[in-house]
Amino acid sequence: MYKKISVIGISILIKLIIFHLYIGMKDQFWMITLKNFFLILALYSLLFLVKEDRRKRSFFIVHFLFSLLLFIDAVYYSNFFTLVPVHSLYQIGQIGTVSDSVWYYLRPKYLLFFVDFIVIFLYERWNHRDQEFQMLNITKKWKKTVALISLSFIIGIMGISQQIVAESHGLYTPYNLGVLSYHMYDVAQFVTKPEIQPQKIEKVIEDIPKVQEQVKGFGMAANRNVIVIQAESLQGFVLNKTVAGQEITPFLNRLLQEDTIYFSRYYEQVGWGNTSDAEFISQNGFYPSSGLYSYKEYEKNHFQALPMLLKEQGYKTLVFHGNEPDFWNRKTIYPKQGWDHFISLDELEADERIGVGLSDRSLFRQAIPILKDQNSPFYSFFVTLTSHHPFMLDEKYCDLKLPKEYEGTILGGYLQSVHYFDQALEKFVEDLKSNNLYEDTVIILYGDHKAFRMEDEEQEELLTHFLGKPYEEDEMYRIPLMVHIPGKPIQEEITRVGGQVDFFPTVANLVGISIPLDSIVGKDLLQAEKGFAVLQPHTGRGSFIDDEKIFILGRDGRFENSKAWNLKTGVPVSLEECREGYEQAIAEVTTSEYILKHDLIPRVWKEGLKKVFTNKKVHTEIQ
Ligand code: GP9
Ligand code: MN
Repeated sequence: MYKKISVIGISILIKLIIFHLYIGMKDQFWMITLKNFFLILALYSLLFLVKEDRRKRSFFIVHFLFSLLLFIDAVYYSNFFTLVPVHSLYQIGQIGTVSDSVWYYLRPKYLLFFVDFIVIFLYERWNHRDQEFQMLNITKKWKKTVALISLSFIIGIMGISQQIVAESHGLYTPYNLGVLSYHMYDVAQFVTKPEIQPQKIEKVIEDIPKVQEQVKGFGMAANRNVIVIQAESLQGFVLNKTVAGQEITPFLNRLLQEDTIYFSRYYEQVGWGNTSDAEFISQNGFYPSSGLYSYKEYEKNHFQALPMLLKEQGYKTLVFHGNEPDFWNRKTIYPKQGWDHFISLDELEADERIGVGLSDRSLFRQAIPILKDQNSPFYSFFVTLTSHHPFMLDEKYCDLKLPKEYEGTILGGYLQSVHYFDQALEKFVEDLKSNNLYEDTVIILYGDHKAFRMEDEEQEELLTHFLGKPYEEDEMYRIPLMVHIPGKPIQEEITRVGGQVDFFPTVANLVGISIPLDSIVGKDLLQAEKGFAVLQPHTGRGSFIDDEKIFILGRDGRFENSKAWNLKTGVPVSLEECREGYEQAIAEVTTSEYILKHDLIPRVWKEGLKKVFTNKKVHTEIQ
């Protein structure tokens, strides 16, 4: 029997080693792996507490669950490059809609995590050696001792995890904790919901622009309808780029030449909520939740979102999205954000479905009569879908002639779907024109988040080859933002670095609404004297991009293990030069999260950040 226990122990250790190698753990590999190994042994030894006749079955259940966890983690990791967080339970209902993406990442090799389970199970079945499990019978006193030792061990490891996370400024990842400790810590966080500690708020306050009135561009798009298009997975590199002599986005490129301000160094800042976080950040001017998708985490909050502001000015507010209305909890949260009318698959005719939902062409086509029907200025928000991962478009929608090397690749599919989006948008703009909706409208467009991960070897290779330069964070997070104001000769490329959090103040300025400068975290990119974009939770709190450099916090959350380089030359930058930006990034994110966790947006709008945070009550809460 003891031989068998050793075999099980060894198979657990091998699985852990393979898993940690698979996720690319390097620093402290053996230390973390062994710590997790002993943690698992401690958990397994609690099986002694189970009655003898049920012990064997319990062992198989536990061992199966452990194998299943590694399997699910491996699949999840291949897309998100972290392990399944416990809060993803909230998203279980969404799996059906994105099943194409799930299938894309399911690889038979991950089934290897079940091999030892199957072997042990079959061996036991054929040999019927139940009595061996019963041999592991120990007296009650020993049971208690084993349980006590195991529990103390588990608590001890959790204590060590707590310390590691504290040293990493709250960042817990599989890289600093290891697979099982990560899950246990994640569950503990989820259950206890610890308080956010805003740090160095004075840095955020100092950073508020001193100018009291917006000058550049103020009201440039006033008295017009506002159409905002949030384009699915639209990255910056596709603009003005060709493939085999064909423009990928000919219409967007044309738009850039005509009455358009183009923010070419604009970065995504989404967290767990992907598309929905892009919406949340842009419309609110605050960062997303670091623990859960923002539309869920803050569903009970009070807001002062951009649609609310425009509504006060007499705009009708409408959202168009060709998916089920409760996806990402939109149906619940939209009214609280000031959206009067949510036109989803509940109202739209599902006459052409591509991938996740209604095709962009159909969405735009069906929107025209609705927009035409509005008898006052409108603020309408389009969330497109066709260019969604895994970018598998039916041939009849693929108009680009791709070179052989990209055919059948994920990049090839992406280029086709972005090209499709570009065509759909062109048609939409034509329809706006022929329905007299164009001249008096401002069209604002941005990408929601990345399509490709540099951590994915295949994608990284494809992109590096396609771009002719290494595909790294600065390109991965870059998305386009463009503001097209028909009839205003304003072609300009703004290279000031900004992020989605800056959308709200920038747009408010353009449409001519003054907002108190210290009411949100974002900055008006037309006035900003220096560029700064905080990268969001998956990069590690403190990562940022400014006008010169990019700083990426170490995967284990440690400053000294970070990397930084000059954006123009690619030459490494000393980490000390990044300390100020790092502290600024942490300050902004923690302040923003504190405000949201305490539902303080209305108060911040009324009293200003400075007053709220120097106010005694909030201050004591912070201590
Ligand atoms: C679903 C759509 C896609 O409604 O917004 O979301 P994503 O998977 O990109 O977060
Ligand atoms: Mn998306």
